[in-house]
Amino acid sequence: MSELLKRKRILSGIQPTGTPTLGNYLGALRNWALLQNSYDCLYMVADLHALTVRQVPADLRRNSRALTALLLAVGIDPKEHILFVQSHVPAHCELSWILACNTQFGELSRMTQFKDKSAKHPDNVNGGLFTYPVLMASDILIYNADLVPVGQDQTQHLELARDIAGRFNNIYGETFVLPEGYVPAAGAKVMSLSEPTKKMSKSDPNVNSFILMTDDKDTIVRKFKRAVTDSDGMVHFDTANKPGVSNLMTIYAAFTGKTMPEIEAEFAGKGYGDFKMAVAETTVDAICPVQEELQRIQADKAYVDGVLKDGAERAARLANRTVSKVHRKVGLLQLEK
Ligand code: AQP
Repeated sequence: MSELLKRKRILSGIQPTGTPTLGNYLGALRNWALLQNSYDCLYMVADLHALTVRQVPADLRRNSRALTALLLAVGIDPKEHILFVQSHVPAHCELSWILACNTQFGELSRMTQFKDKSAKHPDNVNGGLFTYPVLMASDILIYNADLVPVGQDQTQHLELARDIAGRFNNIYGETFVLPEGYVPAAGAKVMSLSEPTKKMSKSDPNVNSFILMTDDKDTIVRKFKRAVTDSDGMVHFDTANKPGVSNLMTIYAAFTGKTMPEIEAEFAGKGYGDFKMAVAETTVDAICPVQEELQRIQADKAYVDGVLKDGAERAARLANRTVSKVHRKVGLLQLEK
């Protein structure tokens, strides 16, 4: 058995709902690349999840390929690990149905993200939004993932996945691994530049609220210059009273590895102008190499599609094995091959 197979398995996904932001990068993608050294990783472009909110079809298609290219540009290794698009592995939906039949209406009704997203999109409170946590459980359980990197907003969904897995195992016998949440040591939650009490989101209608991974230098500098701060002029970390400045410090710390007291000392007596410029320059220096790599990869569409084809085949092999086992356990008739 190779070393890789003995490692714990991690599954994580990102929705192709737009161009990823600095938040996606510092909170997820940068860590995904690091996790490859210690885990057996499956990384998924979660296009089915994206459909819970109305998408422009052409954009969704383009974003799925562009996001794959970005994942390759940040260093995801598609040979050692598995990179795939969720809809390319139909077994996820198949398992999702069976899991839905083992999930209670009351459990889904308690999901806070459903309540939040329904409030945000009152014109489109669809069934997919309601059953989304079951599909997420399926994404995880189908690969028997040991660990799932989750932000705070996803802990309730992971808990539900564990409940569903535990219930299934109790009724039908040991089938699924109960996944654990994984909080990466170097993760950072990045807040909106215009409303720093809200997280930075790629689908925010205000383009000044986020830095996109594809923004050029001038745009990055301009957006940081416009970032909301406060009027006391001190670079000091205090998320409750100085959310804007604290957010910029979080970004600076994530790129430089400096501690908050070190950053406070560095900018003591200097105005926000100098501080914002330093944050912008550090960001540009860090993401420029990713952008160059992205351009190189995006020029080779056949390579990107080849990666996805291979990823889908390898993911489907693992997923189909689980689905076949589940069919047997729940009593679906299987014919001899
Ligand atoms: N602001 C953030 N700070 C840290 N991490 C973040 N993530 C997202 N925003 C931040 C992490 O990125 C991963 C992929 O997220 P996603 O695209 O699947 O969905 P999301 O969390 O809903 O991200 P967005 O950018 O806010 O997308 P939209 O606008 O479409 O809803 C996840 O690991 C997430 O924690």
